[in-house]
Amino acid sequence: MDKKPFYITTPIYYPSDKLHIGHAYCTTIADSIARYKRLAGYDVFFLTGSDEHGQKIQRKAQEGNVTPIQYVDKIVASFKLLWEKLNISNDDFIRTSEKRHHEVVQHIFQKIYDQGDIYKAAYEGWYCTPCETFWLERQLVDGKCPDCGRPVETLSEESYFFRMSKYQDRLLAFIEANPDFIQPVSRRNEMINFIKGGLEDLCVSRTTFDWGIPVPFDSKHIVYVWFDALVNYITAAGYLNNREKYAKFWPADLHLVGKEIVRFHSIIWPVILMALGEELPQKVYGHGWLVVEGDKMSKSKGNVIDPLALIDEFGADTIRYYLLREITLGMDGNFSRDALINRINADLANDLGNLLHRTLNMIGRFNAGVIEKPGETAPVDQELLNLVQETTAKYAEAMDNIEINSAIKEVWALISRTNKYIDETAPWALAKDPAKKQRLNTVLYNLAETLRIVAILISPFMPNTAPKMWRQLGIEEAFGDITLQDAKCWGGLKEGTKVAKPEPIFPRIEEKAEEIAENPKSKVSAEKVDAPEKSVQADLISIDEFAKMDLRVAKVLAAEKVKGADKLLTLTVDLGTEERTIVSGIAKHYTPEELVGQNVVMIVNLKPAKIRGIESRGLVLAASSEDQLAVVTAPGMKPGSKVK
Ligand code: ME8
Repeated sequence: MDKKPFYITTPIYYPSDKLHIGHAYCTTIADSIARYKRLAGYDVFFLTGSDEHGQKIQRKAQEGNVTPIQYVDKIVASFKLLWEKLNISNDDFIRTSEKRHHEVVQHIFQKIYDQGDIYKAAYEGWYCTPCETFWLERQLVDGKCPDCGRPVETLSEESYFFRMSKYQDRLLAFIEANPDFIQPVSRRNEMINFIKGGLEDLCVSRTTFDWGIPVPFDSKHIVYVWFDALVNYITAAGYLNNREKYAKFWPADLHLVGKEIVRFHSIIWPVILMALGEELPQKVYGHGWLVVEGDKMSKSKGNVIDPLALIDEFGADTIRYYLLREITLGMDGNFSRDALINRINADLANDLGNLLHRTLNMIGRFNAGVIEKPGETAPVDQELLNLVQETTAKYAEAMDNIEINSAIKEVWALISRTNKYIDETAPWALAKDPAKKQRLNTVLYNLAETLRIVAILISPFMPNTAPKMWRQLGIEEAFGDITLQDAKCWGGLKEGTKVAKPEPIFPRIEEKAEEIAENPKSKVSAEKVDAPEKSVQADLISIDEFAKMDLRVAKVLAAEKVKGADKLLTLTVDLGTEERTIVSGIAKHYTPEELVGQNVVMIVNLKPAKIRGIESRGLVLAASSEDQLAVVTAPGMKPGSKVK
């Protein structure tokens, strides 16, 4: 059966400067939708590109003493590099300077002129060059551009005009009959009001510069840059050169744009299409703006965030995840480095990374790295299985409604539940009892199988991570061939699969953690107890604050030195209900042999930290003063006993 087509576009960006994190945000959203649709079985055409003409670019090229095409070639190369590094899966990249595009724009201009919807007249008015936008006197705010607030220039020239006014009623009727055409609904209402205010005929040619597409029958005129730019969406779909493709993909399913250009896409563009007798796109979605630490990004403020530098520092998937998870689509959002690091540590390293690591580690230790055949399903397993199914359904519904961060939240709720499932089923306890081997196999299978499905669901957001997870799970099938159906079928993981050695997929970003572990003075310390009365008073905490600390007895099962760190020991401890790994800075005071078998006291609910590449989950209490140190112990107590 033929796949259903799905055509999605981003704006074509101006190559007047390098792209920033805001552009990366828009393209990442479009990419994750495109990837999701492919997963859901659609034949996707995903388009991005560059909008290269206009006075602003011509001026910039002159300033740099290069030709416009030399100027844009260089910047467009940087766009393409960014999309490659961000793992953007566009099927085409359109440049408005390409011949295929010139031909379409000239063809359309001629056609609309021939039918009488473009006419020549004298133009008197206001023009904002940075926005490439004409304004009426009444639309100016304090005599300046209402969009960007910069000064406008008077224009008085002979121009061609497009009879927008003729289509006003038809456009309004269309928008009212198609409630989903403009989203979110706040933008829709704005557009309806704008149209009701009256559509003026639009000036669609300029004569004051020549970097653009000449009007075919009057070559001293250059086609107005928005008329040129919007047409890219049908050029790339094959309007003139590939009618078969055009029939398949036009009308576009989704034009994803920033909120400031919804007006061009939901008013000028539909009217051009109406004049051509072509179908209108299914949907124009206006996403919000990204601000940086609460402030609008601008060169003069020096707060423009370069996505390439972020990708180099944190990795593409991490940046993609942050942008998609942190910002509710349609709303403005804040970019903050702290929030990014928090997301990496909490959601990626801790929730997802830990689940994979714990699962693979247990399969390695208890079942020699082999995923064994599961046995009977207990109620606790059934609950997990039901949640997996529900999550997949809710995820698909959210993605179909372009609610990306809801979809991500559903998957992360499943990840949290699965981490809890480990604690509830306690595989380390099952592993000790040969009579519980079947049960152990079932639990480990359920964990690995849930992770197989989680990898599929996150693949549109994190296309590098998902195949990495599959490889670690030992799945040989090529990740590229999977579909959403593979996530819906429980049991896809074959028994007998040999998992790989676990390797951290998201390193924790916590430089401070190592310092704390290597410096036991920051733990409960003898010095503090000896401190003067005043500071003890100043440090008073309530009983509730104390109760937040979960202190427990833990039996040291194994201890070894951390390679290359003379102060650190890795301890494996038994907490009664689970085993944990802790990195502790006590190696100068204890040999591993001295510690094995001891009942130490530890803080159990401390945020995990990565120390020398080892995930440390908890902190062993020790008294210290000067060069002495003694671990706090609770001889004879059962592992897991609470310390109050
Ligand atoms: O407008 N936050 O190109 P452009 C979020 N060439 N998104 C942002 C953003 C921010 N701070 N800044 C930019 C043009 N964007 C025209 C488009 S389409 C036929 C022609 C994103 O380079 C957002 O999607 O100014 C916005 O609409 C787009 O970049 C504008 O890019």
